[in-house]
Amino acid sequence: MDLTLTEEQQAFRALARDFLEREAVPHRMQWDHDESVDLEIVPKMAELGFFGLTIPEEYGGVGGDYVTYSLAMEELGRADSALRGIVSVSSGLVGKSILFHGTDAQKQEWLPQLAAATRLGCFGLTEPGTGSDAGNLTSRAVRDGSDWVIDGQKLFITNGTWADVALVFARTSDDGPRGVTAFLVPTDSPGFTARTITGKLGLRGQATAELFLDGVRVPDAARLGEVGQGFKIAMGTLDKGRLAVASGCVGIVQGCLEASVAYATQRTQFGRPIASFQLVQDLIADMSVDADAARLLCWLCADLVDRGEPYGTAASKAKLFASEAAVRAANNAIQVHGGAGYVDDFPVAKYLRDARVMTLYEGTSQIQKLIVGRAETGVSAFT
Ligand code: COS
Repeated sequence: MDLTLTEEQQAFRALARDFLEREAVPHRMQWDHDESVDLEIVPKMAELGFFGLTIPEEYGGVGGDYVTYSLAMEELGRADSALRGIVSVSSGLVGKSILFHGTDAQKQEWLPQLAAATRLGCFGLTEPGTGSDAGNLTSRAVRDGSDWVIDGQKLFITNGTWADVALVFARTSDDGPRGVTAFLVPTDSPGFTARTITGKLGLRGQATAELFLDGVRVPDAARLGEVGQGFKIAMGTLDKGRLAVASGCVGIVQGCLEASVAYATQRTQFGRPIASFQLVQDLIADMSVDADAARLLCWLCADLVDRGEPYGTAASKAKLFASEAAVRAANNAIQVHGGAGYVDDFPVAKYLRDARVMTLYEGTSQIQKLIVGRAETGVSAFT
């Protein structure tokens, strides 16, 4: 076993770190305060290849392996999780759904634009009444000649007000998860509206929205995959999405560690740097172990994807551990900073606010445990 990164992987990580230190870190608090990142950063990120990672070159992407993707998500999470979400939803959840389930025409139409970020995508699965029990969603698509007419509501949708295309999961029959179909809905379709959700605890720079579909008409050519395959498309895509969230959480843990070491080595109390106190080192050591452990779970999962092995359970384990570690690390980082960590002069309060949603979205920690438990025992807690 060799955990050495290739020269290309190391080069991309260095490039990403350098770019984000210049273009994101100085602005992240302002974006957080404004409840919107400056979208001018999006094309710059695309130019660097963030949006094209894992999208093949023939569709305008830069190709690349999932270990590199994990490294990119880690750097984005370290800099600003709001940016990580924009990338991992648009080119991750939406782009990969199209890549693996789209027709050639759908791939040609959307992938080059998602890879270049000239168009953004959002992933419309969650509804007011269905979060963990995604297979019970109630948005409905009814066949009308060669079209489909979609009615429903989606909630907590990342990129919702910025997206040009929404991947919408809607019910086409009353057969639970097997009655769900996926559609690529242009967001300028008549009957489609998006409303920003403000006042979030964290990820404030990211557009999170409620979507309303009121008789939205799309041609059958907008259907992604077969009728009734939507839930499987969503679950398969979320497996990779969970790797992206987990990798972003590694970045949060790493950022907390670096901020805490920097603070603890310059802050003096009782006549010496607080880094010399064993109880402060205890907090820092926990962050360091969490960073390594979470990163290794992500690399393990990414390596399984790259080798074409099953990775769903590994993604759930990585997401479970890394998201809980991010909350733990951010909380400990505030403890190291004392009162200084409770205000926005240091990044750790934002890390905690951003980290808190990571144990909730793309499957709560409880759902990840039940997925891992099902894989270990062969018994489902859901049926
Ligand atoms: N990849 C591909 N297919 C999958 C899959 C996966 N990871 N997980 C389940 N499926 C398939 C199953 O194989 C089954 O197929 P068949 O109809 O051929 O038997 C079908 O999907 C239904 O699966 P299952 O019976 O497991 O569905 P459940 O309703 O029991 O749901 C959980 C399972 C709870 C695991 C699922 O609903 C889940 O992950 N919920 C969390 C949703 C989530 O992450 N929401 C956040 C949205 S984005 S912020």
